[in-house]
Amino acid sequence: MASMPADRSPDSTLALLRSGYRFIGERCERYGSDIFRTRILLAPAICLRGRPAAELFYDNERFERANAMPLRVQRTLTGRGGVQGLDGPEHRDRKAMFMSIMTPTAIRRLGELFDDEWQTRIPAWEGAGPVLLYDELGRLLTRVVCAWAGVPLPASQVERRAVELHAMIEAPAVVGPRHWRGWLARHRAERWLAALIERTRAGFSPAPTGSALAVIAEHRDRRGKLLPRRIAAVELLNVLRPVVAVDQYLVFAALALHDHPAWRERVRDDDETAEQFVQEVRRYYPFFPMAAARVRHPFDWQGHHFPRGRRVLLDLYGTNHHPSLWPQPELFRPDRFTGRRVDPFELIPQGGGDHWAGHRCAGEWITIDLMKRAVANLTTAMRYDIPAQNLALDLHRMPALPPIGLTLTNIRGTA
Ligand code: HEM
Ligand code: MYR
Repeated sequence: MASMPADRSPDSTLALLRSGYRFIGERCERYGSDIFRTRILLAPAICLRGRPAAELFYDNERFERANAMPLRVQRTLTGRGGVQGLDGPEHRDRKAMFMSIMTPTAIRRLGELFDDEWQTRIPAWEGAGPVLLYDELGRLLTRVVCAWAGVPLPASQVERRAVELHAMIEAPAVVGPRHWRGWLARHRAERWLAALIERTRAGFSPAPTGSALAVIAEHRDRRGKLLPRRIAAVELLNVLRPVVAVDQYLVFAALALHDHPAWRERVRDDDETAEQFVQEVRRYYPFFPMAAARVRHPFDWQGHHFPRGRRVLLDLYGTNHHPSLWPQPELFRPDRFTGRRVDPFELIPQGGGDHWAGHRCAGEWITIDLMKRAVANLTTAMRYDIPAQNLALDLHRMPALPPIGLTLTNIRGTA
């Protein structure tokens, strides 16, 4: 058996929170190995990065998700009892429910709602002072995703729900008030949506056919049972929250256009180029740092032993920056995708493998579509200035956004 390089510290949880996106990558480079062992949350864990590691990690025979996510992530970001922690036939069934919402027609409808909202907002931005893009898009996406999902949202509640959804996304990897705000936000949002599920089932709040609300409220599991209303609320939040989280990628796309202005023209001219630009934004910028699983049956891989129950962390960010997959990974170069097949285990900002069989993100197509539409809106529907401001990304923070998330000034519509 080969000996697995070991992180010597008695516990690396704080180091992980402090090093952020580079935690696994830095150690892999130090040990000259894409696999090492460490201790996280006082228990042994194995960290991995790279394509072979991603292929291994998404093998359902070898790994499971029950009890894999740290409690602090469940308490804030994902909730408990949702699809992320399921395995086997139960996971397949629940995942099929999500995938049934993601039809091409539904994705287009979400995109059209998004474009309409964006274009309707331009006159208001024209008259306004500086526009904080992250906050603005957070509200815009909250309105859009609720309308799309069939979730009633009076105008007076938009701000509050947008703040709650952001709080959940910002909380999992911090200690202190920001963490507890995310926990409280989840508690409130679950209560709101559980009540809505109940009203929908009772026929008091009709949900449009095929909408996320209708699909989740009416879903029956393999035994023919409706989801408990609290779980249905967690799953509805698993649609609302991540669509709002796309705002971070939209801020990154705006940053990339700012840092690489030559691409403004190119993305405007050609859909394929716009797609490559968006893929490079997803590869390059830090978002979801790592995925977590546990060993289901003991096995050996590349001469290393994986004992039953061991927690394993796959470095998503580090795989997207692996030098053997991406020459000069620290350069932003959309043309690296020219003529390149996008392999399911190489570009994994939203997980790898198969969407139905595994835990790969259910919203990946939505994300790509919204990003392309945002890039089109930023390059054709309006002009704007980006005044001097601190745009540095802090890779020690998860998620990593510029300090106030990008300010635009002097917005003018082109219509
Ligand atoms: C799972 C990232 C947007 C719904 C995941 C996973 C990642 C991820 C890393 C977990 C992969 C794993 O555990 O192996 C992202 C990022 C997004 C995004 C960076 C950009 C904002 C979305 C959107 C939706 C969505 C727009 C839905 C509309 C889900 C669901 C799962 C998931 C339901 C759980 C899948 C499962 O456990 O089988 N996402 N996601 N995500 N995502 Fe996303
Ligand atoms: C979603 O809402 O599901 C998608 C986007 C959330 C991004 C959150 C980024 C920080 C997460 C740190 C979690 C560590 C997982 C082991």
